[in-house]
Amino acid sequence: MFPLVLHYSSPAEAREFHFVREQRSWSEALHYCRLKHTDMASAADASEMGQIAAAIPPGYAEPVWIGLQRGRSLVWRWSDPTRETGYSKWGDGLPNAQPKMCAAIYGFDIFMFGIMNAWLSDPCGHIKHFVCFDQSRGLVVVDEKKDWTSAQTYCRTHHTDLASVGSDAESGQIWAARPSGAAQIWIGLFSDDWSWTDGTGSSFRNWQSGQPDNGVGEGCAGLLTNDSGRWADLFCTRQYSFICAGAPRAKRLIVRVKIRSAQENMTSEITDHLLNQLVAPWAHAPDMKASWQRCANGEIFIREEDRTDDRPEERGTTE
Ligand SMILES: [Ca+2]
Repeated sequence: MFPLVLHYSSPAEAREFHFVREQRSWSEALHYCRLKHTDMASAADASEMGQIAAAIPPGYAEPVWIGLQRGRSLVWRWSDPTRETGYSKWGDGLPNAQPKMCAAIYGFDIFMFGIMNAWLSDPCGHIKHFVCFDQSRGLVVVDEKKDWTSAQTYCRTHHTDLASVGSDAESGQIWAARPSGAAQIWIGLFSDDWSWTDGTGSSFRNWQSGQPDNGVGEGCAGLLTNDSGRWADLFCTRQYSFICAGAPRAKRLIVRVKIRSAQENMTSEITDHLLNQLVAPWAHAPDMKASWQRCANGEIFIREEDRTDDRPEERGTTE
């Protein structure tokens, strides 16, 4: 009598990343992602960063916006987002409350107590020995000197990440294992004034060495497709493509229904009953609802829409 197709695919459970090939400023990109998806892309860890990079078409060479912006407050974070720890062992008067500082273990001699260790804050570009964490080997003190970001890249490439230090014992263990001549050893702690637009507190950062360099107006993070997907702080009003997170917002589908009957006396009670039966299967669907309404001229519409977006985007007519 009235072929009617109501089709709806519910949003996937897993996080999705979508590359949007439109040139937008960072704020415009954020607006777009929140309207059409969930938010701009954020990365909880290296694995999600890989998924974001995989969403970019091969060979695309321009920077791509991600959902990270410079905020107002400075926070000390661990490089390894899976090993957050509240422990710290700052030396007297430390750390310096400045961005772009990283933490290192240093030693000092106390009469009668011998060599002690504590942490200091130092500009991340300085060159020092460093300690990695390796999932199978534990702490690995590396007998090479690098700036903090290069040390982070080394640890992520050869081990798991720069080491998170969770106790006096670990701090002492690292200091005791220092290479000869090492005056300070980078650990995986860095000061950071960046935050994700989706509110996740993820400490995962993947800066290119030397970035962020805090250029004037460079308060937005872009993924550098020409440098293994590492990031840089970029001028926010520059126009780049971008990555959104979340499935595309579901569309409202309006289907026009015409009921024909061989019977003469097709009452409104009968049509109501038919249409109620038609929408009944969606009564307990988690992500959508279907309903019908009678128009002023007596025509009847079936309406289907998702629960988060009431903007009609697609209309179909059938009978
Ligand atoms: Ca920069």
